[in-house]
Amino acid sequence: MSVLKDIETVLIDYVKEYQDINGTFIHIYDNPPTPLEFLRTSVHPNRPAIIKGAFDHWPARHGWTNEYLRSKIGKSVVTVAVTPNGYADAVTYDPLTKKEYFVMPYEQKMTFNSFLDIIEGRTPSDNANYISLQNGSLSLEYSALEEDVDPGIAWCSEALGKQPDAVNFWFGDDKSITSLHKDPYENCYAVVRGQKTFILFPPAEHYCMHESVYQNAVYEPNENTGKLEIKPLESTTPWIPVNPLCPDFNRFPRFRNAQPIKITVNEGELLYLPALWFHQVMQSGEQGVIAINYWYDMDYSNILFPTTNLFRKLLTGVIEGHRDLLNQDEKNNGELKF
Ligand SMILES: O=C(O)CCC(=O)C(=O)O
Repeated sequence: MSVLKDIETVLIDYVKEYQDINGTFIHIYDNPPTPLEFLRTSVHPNRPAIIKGAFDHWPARHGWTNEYLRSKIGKSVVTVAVTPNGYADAVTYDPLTKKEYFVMPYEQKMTFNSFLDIIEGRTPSDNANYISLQNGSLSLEYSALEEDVDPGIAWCSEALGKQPDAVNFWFGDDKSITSLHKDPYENCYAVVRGQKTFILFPPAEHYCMHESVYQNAVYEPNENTGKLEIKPLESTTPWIPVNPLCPDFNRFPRFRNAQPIKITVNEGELLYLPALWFHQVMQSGEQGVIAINYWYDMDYSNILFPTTNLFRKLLTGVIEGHRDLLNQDEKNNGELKF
């Protein structure tokens, strides 16, 4: 017991040391950086940055009005993440089974025109509707729009020595919130329309996140009422249960040690979100918020990835008692869920 206490004290010291050195500083580039400047200032220290003027040359920057999008892809069938509370892929309490699950959204196929009708308020909906498919959604479902953006962020591709693994198209409104999580990607996130607010925490604050393992579930419409209900599945996912918008410090006392960095990314700005940073994302904007993001595979050869797995095994595996995590090899798991 006292060894565990000692380990917790040492982990808090580690968090504080990182915070003392780095604070909540975010670099702002007034113009796109050179690859070398970007590597030195942002990638190497693994610190977020805002880059202005990074995609002023894209036709999408001013051209993606709802009218234009209707004319280009209005009749295409797209995948929309539908949830009753705006939180897709989030730890959610189910009053029916009195249990918390990692709940994934109901993935509804509809025409892009039908989606826009909901976002514009022409079709009423009790639910939050979010185009957030990921894993290369731009080429998968929006290929007609690819010519309006660049295939990569040139100075980032040059700095990292690779092309993006996936380019994703995001379209939602202020009802939809992406819950706190991390990804094994260097992320260039371009806000094309509206505003996105990111609440960020560095990988060094893993201790504060109270990550645990949850049974998976998915929202499904009830056959009679059409209302979305939680349907439990067999599998499990490690996830973060804390909502930084209203943290429950009684349940999650370690979160008191976290130092949130809140950044609003305005229309026309690009956020560099370094690999393995925890992030929760909110959005606001008239007639919907649109973003394109570029996921570049992270560098697995430096200390960051194994360190994150050490934290997961130590905190979630040993301290939280999910000992099955101790035998997992994250990199070779095939389906990585962070
Ligand atoms: O925009 C969002 O809602 C989420 C973005 C995100 O999680 C990501 O780019 O990794």
